[in-house]
Amino acid sequence: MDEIDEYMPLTSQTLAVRLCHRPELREHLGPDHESWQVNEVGDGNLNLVFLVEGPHGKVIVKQALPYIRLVGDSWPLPLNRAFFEYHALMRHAKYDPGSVPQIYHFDEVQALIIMEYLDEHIILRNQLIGGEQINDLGVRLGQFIARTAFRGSDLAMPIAMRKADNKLFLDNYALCNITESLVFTDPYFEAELNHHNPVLDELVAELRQNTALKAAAQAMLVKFVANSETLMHGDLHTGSVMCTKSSIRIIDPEFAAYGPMGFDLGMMLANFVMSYLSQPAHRSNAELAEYQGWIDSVIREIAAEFYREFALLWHTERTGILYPKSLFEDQGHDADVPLREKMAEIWQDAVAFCGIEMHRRTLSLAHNADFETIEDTELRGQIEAQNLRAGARLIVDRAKIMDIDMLLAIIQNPEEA
Ligand code: ADP
Ligand code: SR1
Ligand code: MG
Repeated sequence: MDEIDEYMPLTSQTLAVRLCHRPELREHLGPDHESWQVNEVGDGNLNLVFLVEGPHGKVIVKQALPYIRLVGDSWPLPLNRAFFEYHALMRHAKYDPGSVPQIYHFDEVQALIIMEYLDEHIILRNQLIGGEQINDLGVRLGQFIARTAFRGSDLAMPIAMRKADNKLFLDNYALCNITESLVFTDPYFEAELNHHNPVLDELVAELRQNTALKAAAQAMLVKFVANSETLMHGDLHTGSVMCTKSSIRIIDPEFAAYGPMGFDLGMMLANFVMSYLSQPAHRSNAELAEYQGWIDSVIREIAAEFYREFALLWHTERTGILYPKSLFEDQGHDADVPLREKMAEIWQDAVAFCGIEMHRRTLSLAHNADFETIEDTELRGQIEAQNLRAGARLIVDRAKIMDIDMLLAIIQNPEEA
């Protein structure tokens, strides 16, 4: 057990001594802590992540800092984000077994989680930049998004459990507030921490003059803050997925909160769209068409599998207070009618959230490596401009974009489709 009863950040030098009594570490690494090797491997924006290796195996120790790692101690952030990450991981393990790393221990005072080291798994964003293909990727991500959206909502949960959970996650407001500002609002004015490729200056000024666009983005923020229908992952991008060729795990749900069902779907689609758009800078001409074709097929699979899995759960697990069987099946009435309506609403929201995520990754504080690793600023600017134009169409025209074909047509040709 950690002997220090006040929070103190770990370092590679102190971790083994401070955590040497933890039975989970001794079991997975071996009892002799002097033989443990500790390396800080965090590449995320917020936390410390240590890889600890011993003679018997490896584990990950993730610890929250009292500030945002990317910015430093000028931007404090509560340690309790580790609590919400832990609770979200436990729920994801229940809603979609096998989707997350195994959790070995949570220490609330030290804001740390000890979890399974995902051996040989690599961050999906890096795999997409590197041109790797992963089996069943779209199907598995579509299932995860549908299962967590459905099983974390009043469609499935007992009412007392759902209300208690809603109450619990309301306290994660500091992380929600990052999303409220950085994702929904900052892209649309000259916020202090924003930055963008200077090649885009004219287009960015035009977007920031577009009142209809700003109003639509704020209308989506209203949904984000006011529609608490399910437990969202809250930060579901390709940096929150780790894969081998045939195994997929979802990590890092510290932004978890109750919110609209279309949010995770829209975020995930946006990150694949940005990967797709970035490919001309990462692939040779000989490889480009095939690899973009594969990403296109993954995007379609995510959308299709989300629909398929959500519909399956609708027909087999609708045990909550919403759309009860007593109102539909038991009356001989078709439950597909409200299902189609619900799907249409989720889809429209997801389209707009997708556009907003595409904007914030180009204009706000936290950009994505798919674009940032493109050294040629002119080429990057062309890709980012297409991304911004397509994002604006998705946000403003969300009600007209009925399916994934229409969404992908806009990505290809934002001015005309
Ligand atoms: P942050 O909250 O700071 O974004 P992440 O949870 O995204 O941190 O983790 C940062 C990095 O640590 C990941 O990109 C990944 O490389 C590594 N990592 C995190 N969890 C695991 C794990 N369970 N197994 C292996 N590597 C991990
Ligand atoms: C200051 S935090 C920036 C971003 O990193 C996280 O992963 C979230 O995406 C957040 O918006
Ligand atoms: Mg992360």
